[in-house]
Amino acid sequence: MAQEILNDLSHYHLDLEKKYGAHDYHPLPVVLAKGEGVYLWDVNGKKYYDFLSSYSAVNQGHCHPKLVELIKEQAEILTLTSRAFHNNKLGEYMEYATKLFGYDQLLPMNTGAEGVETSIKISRKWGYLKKRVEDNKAKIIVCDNNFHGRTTTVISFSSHAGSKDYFGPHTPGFIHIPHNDLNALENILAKEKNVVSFLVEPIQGEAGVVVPDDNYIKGVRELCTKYNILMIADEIQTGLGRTGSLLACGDVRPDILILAKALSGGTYPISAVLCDSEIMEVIQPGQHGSTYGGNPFAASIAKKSLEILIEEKLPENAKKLGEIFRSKINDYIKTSNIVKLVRGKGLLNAIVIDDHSESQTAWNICLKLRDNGLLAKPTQGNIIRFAPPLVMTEDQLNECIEIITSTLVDFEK
Ligand code: IF1
Repeated sequence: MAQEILNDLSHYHLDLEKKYGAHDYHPLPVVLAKGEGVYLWDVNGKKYYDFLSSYSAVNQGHCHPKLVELIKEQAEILTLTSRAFHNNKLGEYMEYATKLFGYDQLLPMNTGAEGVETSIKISRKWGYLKKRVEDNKAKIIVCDNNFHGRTTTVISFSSHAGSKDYFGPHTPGFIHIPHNDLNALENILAKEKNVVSFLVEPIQGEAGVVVPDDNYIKGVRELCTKYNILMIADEIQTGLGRTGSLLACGDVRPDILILAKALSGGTYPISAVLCDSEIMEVIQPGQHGSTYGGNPFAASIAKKSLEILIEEKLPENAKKLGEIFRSKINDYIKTSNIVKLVRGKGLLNAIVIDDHSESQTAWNICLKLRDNGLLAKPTQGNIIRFAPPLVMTEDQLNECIEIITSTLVDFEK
């Protein structure tokens, strides 16, 4: 045992982070040093299956060879020009992405939260200019238990006390309704004249992978059209193949689409807001932007990341493997006392542990999964999210299911 601790290089890194870093996270104790496809290695050389995919940013798998090649190439040519000048990569990326998702125009940013902020600004301005909402009265409807990022405005409409408390004064202008509740949406729209948009996650990730009813997103679309407000879909986590289709909204077309995370295959912070020109035109020169947004490095990475999703049919693979995953975990649940249910879509799934949300069981299961060679993280205390890279093969998935179920057996009461 003593020898084991001496040989464990991770303590060195854990201690440095603890001493010199802000304590803004509570990571699972594992220090990673290398990744390839669906695998990660820690500093001691131990190999793991990645079952988080950096919160769905690494849909294309770690260090995808095509991205690595392109990054090396582009890093030697040109990385940042600022938007004070044009660059020779941005236009082709914008053309590719807008045609792929079926919108007129794209606005490039960096993080997901910035994408959300951008959509808030666009929809407010659209409300004032196109809907003639009285100045400073615009309202945006959001869902309870949403997760859209960490900026001051975005946490203003969080339901999570830890994300929000003591960070006020908060940005006004947001109305909460329950997710997956079309009546609640219509009730607000029928009585509130100043609503400009509805911001929604097609599946709520942080809330514990909460999948709404089949007709929900379609119903949202119809109500947004009926009351002339913009439907904003935050597909930062659900989009780009994760839930078994290119977008979790499927055939439903939001007015404003926000993408991030896997838009770079986990290599660089890249986000984008897409909409038609009659909406995007409310943003004129000098009214929005970012130093890094749309740089040639990011633009070439984003285009390649999208191409990989399509070429390698990753949405299709996620759909197929997701069905296998849920069906096998459901088989396990039949005889389990501790796993209540499995839910999700494509390769965005979660199991709910039959315990109260303050219990340590899910955390302890994740520690044991780590020991057994698979990395996952609890959310909301008693829920474990399972979201491997979409490049996983069926054989690899079966091996992972074996690791998960044999680990769970040890926790059965
Ligand atoms: C953290 C969760 C995932 C997102 C949606 C916007 C953003 C996110 C739907 C903001 C970011 C992350 C951030 C990460 C944890 C994580 C997360 F657990 F909180 F819910 F993915 F599941 N919209 N989600 O999921 O994007 O600004 O971070 O690029 O540690 O906060 P960002």
